Amino acid sequence: GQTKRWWKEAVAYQIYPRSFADSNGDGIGDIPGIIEKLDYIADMGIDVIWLSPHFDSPNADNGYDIRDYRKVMNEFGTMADFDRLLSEIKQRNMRLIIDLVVNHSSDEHEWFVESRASRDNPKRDYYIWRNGAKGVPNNFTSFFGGSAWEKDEATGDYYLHYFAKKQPDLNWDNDEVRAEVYDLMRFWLDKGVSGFRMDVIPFISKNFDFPDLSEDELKDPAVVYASGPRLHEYLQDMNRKVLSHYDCMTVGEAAGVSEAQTPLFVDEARKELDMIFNFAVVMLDRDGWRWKERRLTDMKATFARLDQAVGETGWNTVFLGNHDQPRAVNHFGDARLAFRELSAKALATMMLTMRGTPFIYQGEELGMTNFPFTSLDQFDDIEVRGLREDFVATGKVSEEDLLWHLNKTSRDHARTPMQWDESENGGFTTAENAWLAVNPNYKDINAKAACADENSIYHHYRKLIALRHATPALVYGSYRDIAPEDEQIFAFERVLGDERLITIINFSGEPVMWDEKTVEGAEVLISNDQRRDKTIPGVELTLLPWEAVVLRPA
Ligand code: ISL
Ligand code: CA
Repeated sequence: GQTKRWWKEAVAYQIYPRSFADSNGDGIGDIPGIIEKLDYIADMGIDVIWLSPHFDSPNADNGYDIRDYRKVMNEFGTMADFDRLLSEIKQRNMRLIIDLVVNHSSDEHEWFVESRASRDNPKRDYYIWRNGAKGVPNNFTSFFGGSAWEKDEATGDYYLHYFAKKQPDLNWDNDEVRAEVYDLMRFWLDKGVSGFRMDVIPFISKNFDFPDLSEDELKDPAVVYASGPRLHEYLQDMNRKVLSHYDCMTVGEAAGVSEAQTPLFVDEARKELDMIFNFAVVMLDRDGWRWKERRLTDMKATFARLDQAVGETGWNTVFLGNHDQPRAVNHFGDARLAFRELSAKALATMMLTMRGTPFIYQGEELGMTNFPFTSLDQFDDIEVRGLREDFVATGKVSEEDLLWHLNKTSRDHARTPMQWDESENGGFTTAENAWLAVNPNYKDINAKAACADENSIYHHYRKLIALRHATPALVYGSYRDIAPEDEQIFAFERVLGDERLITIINFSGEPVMWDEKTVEGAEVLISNDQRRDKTIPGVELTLLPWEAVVLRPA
């Protein structure tokens, strides 16, 4: 059976600091703002907070471009603020994990400033350079548009950047680079953080032959970028030299990694990472930046494959959103007025009764929704800038077409400020303008209203988290989809010893009948419909639109 670990029993909450809470009225969220809201997070029952990058950065990609790994971003506060955040989190019996962004740094990091200065600079080999005489080294593309190679003026050579030009890729084949990374990890672990979310960690090893991507590979370069020859050697080295010396948890962001490859990262015996974020589920309705239809049966099959892949010796995460995804209620539920609350609660029920550590993204607990973008100029995201250059400026795609897809897929949906109350700018800031516009629905959707209403989405999360914490079967129990072919219902069981629980969710806006005999006399542990009785009287259960129940069979 599964070995017991605190991070398997934990429920995690992601904070995107720029958009969480602004304490000093400059329109940008900050660390003192987070500290003010810690009771809100703790009261929900959260165990672990994942903080998106809080380091010194010129913000080409909102902090995912780090200039100094040992300094706090000015806009967010000081190191003293960070230390206070950490101790306030611990006082509330929670832990903090931080973002480790070491596939690349900022081009303003002193390592790169030196590296680019000359071919014989001692730090030249910290990054990946190719002779400029023969033109662009290969056809690798950047996630933020154009080529992944940039010609640098000082020497005329090209450097590699999988993301923006201002995010040059570090050269992990250089022993000194790995030692530098391990040092900065120890710096934060010694301060008392409990681990890391590791940004695009599968990309750290490069195939230095740099073969061109094929036509097919060009559609999803992440698959190639995630398959460098020394990746697992590096993760094992990092584990041995750093992670194994601390009581910490790790979760690798794993774009480009299939369900079947997941155990290579998380199988206990391999001593690499504890968990990864596998993107198979959130990408089901994506074709690059384009949106496409997703079937419930495909989503369920993906969850089942992920679960089977990790088996008894590995561990998954369960997440429906993050700062790179549209809002979960739009993405997987139904954000229209009639169904928003019900479907947000249904998704919560799914996440918190699945096998794997749940990660809730800020605002998900309020059922926050996508932003109604009406023009490409309203986006802030560097990814959108790249898409405009690659597709709109070249005439390949119309503005309307791109806008239509971005209204479903853009990363900026998740980055609009938290909605705290019904006051101006949702109480996020006292500035006239937040750094990114607040969703106009803040008067109806905000934390103050949610906390005051026992039946809110927030309180549904709180109840589900309490149920999970009190029920070992919901953490360590086996997982089985009991109706994999059903296009409306997601029903699964969790079994541990004698304990058996069943989650049944109606993923549609129509009532559906579930007539498996298993439910007769079952106890209803939780439902998102207030009218639901404490037991299921007969062999039939008619689920109301988006109803979600957790049952203990008689
Ligand atoms: O967000 C994506 C698609 O919309 C992904 O391609 C994303 O860029 C990829 O998952 C990597 O994400 C991480 O690294 C990026 C950063 O921009 C993201 O915010 C971060 O989560 C570069 O550091
Ligand atoms: Ca601020």
